[in-house]
Amino acid sequence: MGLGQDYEALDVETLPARLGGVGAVASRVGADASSWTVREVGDGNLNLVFIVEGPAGKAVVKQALPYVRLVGDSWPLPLYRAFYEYHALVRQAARAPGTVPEVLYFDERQALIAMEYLEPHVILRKRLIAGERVEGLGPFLGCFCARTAFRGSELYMASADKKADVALFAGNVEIPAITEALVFTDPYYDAEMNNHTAGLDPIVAKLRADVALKVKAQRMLQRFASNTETMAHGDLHSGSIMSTLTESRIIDPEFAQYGPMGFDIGMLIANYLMAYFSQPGHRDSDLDAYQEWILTVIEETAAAFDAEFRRLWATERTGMLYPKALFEDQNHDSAPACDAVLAELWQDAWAVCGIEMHRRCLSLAHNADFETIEDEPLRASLEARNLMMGAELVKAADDLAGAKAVCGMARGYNERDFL
Ligand code: SR1
Ligand code: MG
Repeated sequence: MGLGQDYEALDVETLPARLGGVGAVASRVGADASSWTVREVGDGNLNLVFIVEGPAGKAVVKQALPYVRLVGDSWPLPLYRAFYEYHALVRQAARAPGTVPEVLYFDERQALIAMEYLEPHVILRKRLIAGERVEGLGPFLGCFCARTAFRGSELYMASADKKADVALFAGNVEIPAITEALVFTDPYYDAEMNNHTAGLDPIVAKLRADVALKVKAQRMLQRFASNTETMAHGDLHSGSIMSTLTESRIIDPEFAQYGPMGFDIGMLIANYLMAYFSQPGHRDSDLDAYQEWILTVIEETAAAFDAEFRRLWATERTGMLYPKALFEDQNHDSAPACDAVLAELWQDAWAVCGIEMHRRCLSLAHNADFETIEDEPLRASLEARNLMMGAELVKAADDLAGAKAVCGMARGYNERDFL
């Protein structure tokens, strides 16, 4: 990897001159770079993001910074994460065609990726906060998770290819380290960068005193760090999804790593649930119906995931795992094996789901679903429901009866007052 010795962060002034000579960008935006207009729109935690507009069209340019943008240069972060993001985008495009933006250009030394500008897509989290319904969201995201989980695993891939890919992504050390700390560990003790809403102290104390909860969260960290089943997106929250009212795409896979097949779907459902619990902070009218719509999306996502995973099991099981030679060729049904794989996958998913619900309220990097609720006592009471349900999900993950039951559980927590 070229490690960016001549790296220089772009800005709105320098970008046209620096990328004007790149054919793939110029042909998308316009040949005369002096006519380009550039806006920096990055509102995430890590990177620079520019929208570049010219006479021929628009493109997005994302560039890694050598530190965590959210915190500043006191927290250095390697530029090479752009290399993994690029490789993740290429794999996702192959494994789940049509789900990610087209890559126009990648410059490893400058840690930048130029890609398709998605229009009129908006970050899904913003739509959920605004109470907008996105058609087809559940089936789209369920299929994406199933296809990337299945086709990135040795259920599908040749072992040599899978192992080479695991080795490639194993070089991405610091990014998973963020998840290992911020997601799996920090919520459960008084870590330095943590913060939580005033008023939540009794709930936080209860969670941090719950040894069974901590044991299970650490067990999930162990699985996350050591179980390289498939290439996970690694950060599949509603800020990593862009949607129109009828169509969606997945962005931002810089946290990609080989990990458990249930990781992405679990994190995604956690973000739906946080959208669900936060709704009373965003609207009075349409509240019940909108919350029910979110629960429908959860059920549809899980159903689409299972259906697509089973379809791929039946039609694309070409890897070394559960080979047809052992099952179909012997007239033995492989469906019970698929049931067992899915059951274990969902156990991981529900536990990850609960942990993600905790980290977004307790550690660094909260989400706008709760953070934009200005009424602190209200925010605390909604976060308390989310935190308490998260604890039940983590501890009961092995015994849950599926998404319908989880949605029923959410309705119950949504009625309760914990403070
Ligand atoms: C310091 S990075 C904090 C969070 O931002 C990213 O989007 C990931 O979710 C990460 O956990
Ligand atoms: Mg991101």
